[in-house]
Amino acid sequence: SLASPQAQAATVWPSGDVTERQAIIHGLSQVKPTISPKYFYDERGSALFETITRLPEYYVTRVEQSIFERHGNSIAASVGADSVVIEPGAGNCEKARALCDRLHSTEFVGIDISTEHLQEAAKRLSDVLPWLRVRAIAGDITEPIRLPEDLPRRNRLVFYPGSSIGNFEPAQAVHLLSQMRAMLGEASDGGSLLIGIDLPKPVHILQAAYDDASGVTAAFNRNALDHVNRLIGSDFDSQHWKHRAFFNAECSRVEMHLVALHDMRVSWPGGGREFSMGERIHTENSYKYSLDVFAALLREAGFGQYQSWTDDQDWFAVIHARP
Ligand code: AVJ
Repeated sequence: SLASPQAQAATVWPSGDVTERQAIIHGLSQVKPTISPKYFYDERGSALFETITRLPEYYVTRVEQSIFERHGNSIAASVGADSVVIEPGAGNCEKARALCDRLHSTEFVGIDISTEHLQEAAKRLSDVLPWLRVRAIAGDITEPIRLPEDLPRRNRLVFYPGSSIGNFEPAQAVHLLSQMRAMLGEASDGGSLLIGIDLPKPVHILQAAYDDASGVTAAFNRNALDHVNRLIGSDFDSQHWKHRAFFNAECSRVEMHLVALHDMRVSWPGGGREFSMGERIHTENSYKYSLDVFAALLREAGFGQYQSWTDDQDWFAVIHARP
């Protein structure tokens, strides 16, 4: 099917190039091997993530949604009308749809690493909100993002919901927030940030959310290996790895790992490594920030004022921050 003219204009950045392969192999070759959580999101992984957001145990999406519903007027009043919404990691654009509708936004720029997924979503978005100018950009938020040249400078709103910021170490989070701050131009341009953060909560709730009974999160975690196989030509057998998730209280983060079920060798063109039984690959951190701690990161990144909204149980916060 043909995308709308706007969605068609998307720039597709190459994936699986030399630099990316080197970075993945570098992570795998460490004493404590890692795979970046961005490799969860190929086509299958993006679909699995959508399934996760509907799981009974995965409170994140539902609770954030309830905050937007319950405090929608107050949030809209804080943000103001006619904003140009920029969403890194836009995914299925469903949150953007509700937001742009409610705020009467004029333009939307969705950015995502899973491009096909994003382009279809952008097309659907411009179908349901015909007054909205929609653009889809392929991009990785951890790399500098070039916004369209003709994007208006006034009233930009960077929208980063879902606690995606929780995937980054605090120092890297400050760096990303600074980049978002830079996208907003001068303070006098009226730009702002609307961000969702997952708050600390009882460990059994976190445990269930990241290790659901139906095994969708386990499949999502293992899928990173299948994705990596395609990107670097490795021969991981994802069925030989066990999903593990736990709360690391010292760092206030949920960690996800893949645990080798037996000794094995994994090869890729030009190299490979041995894994012994029980050895793990660290695939994700999901930080749970208290409002105070996160406010300090915002300040460091150049956001001087903010307003926040939470749910009844204080499980999640939506923050609107201005330079
Ligand atoms: C998309 C990063 C917000 O950390 O909760 C869901 C990803 N990982 N289940 C999260 C995820 C396992 C999710 N974020």
